Amino acid sequence: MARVFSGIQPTGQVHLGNLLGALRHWVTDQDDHDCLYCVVDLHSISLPHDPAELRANTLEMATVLLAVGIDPERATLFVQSQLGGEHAELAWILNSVVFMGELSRMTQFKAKSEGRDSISICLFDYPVLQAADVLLYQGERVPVGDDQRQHLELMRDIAIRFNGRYGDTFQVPEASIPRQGGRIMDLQQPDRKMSKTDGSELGTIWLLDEPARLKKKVMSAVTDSASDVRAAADKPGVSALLELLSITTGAPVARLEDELAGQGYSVLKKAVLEALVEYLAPIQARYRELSGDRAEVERLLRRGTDRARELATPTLEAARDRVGFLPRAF
Ligand code: AQP
Repeated sequence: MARVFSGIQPTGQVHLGNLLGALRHWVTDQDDHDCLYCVVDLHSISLPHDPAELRANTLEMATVLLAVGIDPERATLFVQSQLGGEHAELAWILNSVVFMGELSRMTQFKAKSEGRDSISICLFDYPVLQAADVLLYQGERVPVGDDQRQHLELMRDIAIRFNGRYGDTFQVPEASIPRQGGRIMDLQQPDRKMSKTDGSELGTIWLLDEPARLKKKVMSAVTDSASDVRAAADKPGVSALLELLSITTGAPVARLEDELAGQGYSVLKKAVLEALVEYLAPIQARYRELSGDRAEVERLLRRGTDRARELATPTLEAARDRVGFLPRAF
């Protein structure tokens, strides 16, 4: 089975973009891939943060992943910092084949550093740690949202460059970006992606939003001054709502356009609301069950850490050897 690796930061809550762009594919990939899913807390110190909040959010994120449908019997679920430093060590080694210019060109770095007085080296180096995350496990396929496309291209370049310089060491991974749902938009600013840290309050749908909150957000979604329910480049708000409806009901956009023709935006919004409430209800119910059993979540994570460590060790040792480090003295 091909190896899948993907990660999510325990920064804040999970939103609908994370779910539809990445997590729902993590769940289906479990059927026919060897999957590793990681709560990437090392990445979450790249911006100013509260340590107590990070600790709490890390377990919370693992609980949400289980609620969404990550099955520890079929996938390896773990927290990045729980290994013994393998991710950070490989990132350091990979840093030797990455150039400042490449990292300076990353659009996510530019966007996240904009307007800040001081920018941490962690934020600059984020894509190298991300490359280490995947390469450490010989990941072949990386299910992510469209915002990660540039990082995945760099990751491939890093693997190819290291292999070329030191001999074949890493699998060169491929991004798996969904055609539909790869970029879920903010409901209030439909020209911007939904985001954990940079979105509007009413435009961001959180996984655990209750129906009343969902109603407020969906019914106030920005559309346009016309009334035809149609996906088009000049109708970003309506297109985004149709996309949500299509993903959550499984109906193609063209069919929804036919069904909703002439009915106006309020009917479209009500349909989206109904579909979202139904789509999120089982996840929210499972989350409520799991959040009462923190010990079980911790037990599952420990099991995942053991397997991840087993898989990571040979690759890290190979990379150390290739760059000329002495074998570890046991
Ligand atoms: N709007 C989105 N639509 C589709 N996919 C998305 N992802 C993020 N936003 C959208 C995908 O979710 C996965 C996990 O994200 P992450 O936490 O690791 O990375 P991120 O890019 O920092 O996530 P956010 O939620 O967008 O936070 P901000 O905006 O604060 O950075 C990734 O696969 C990502 O592509």
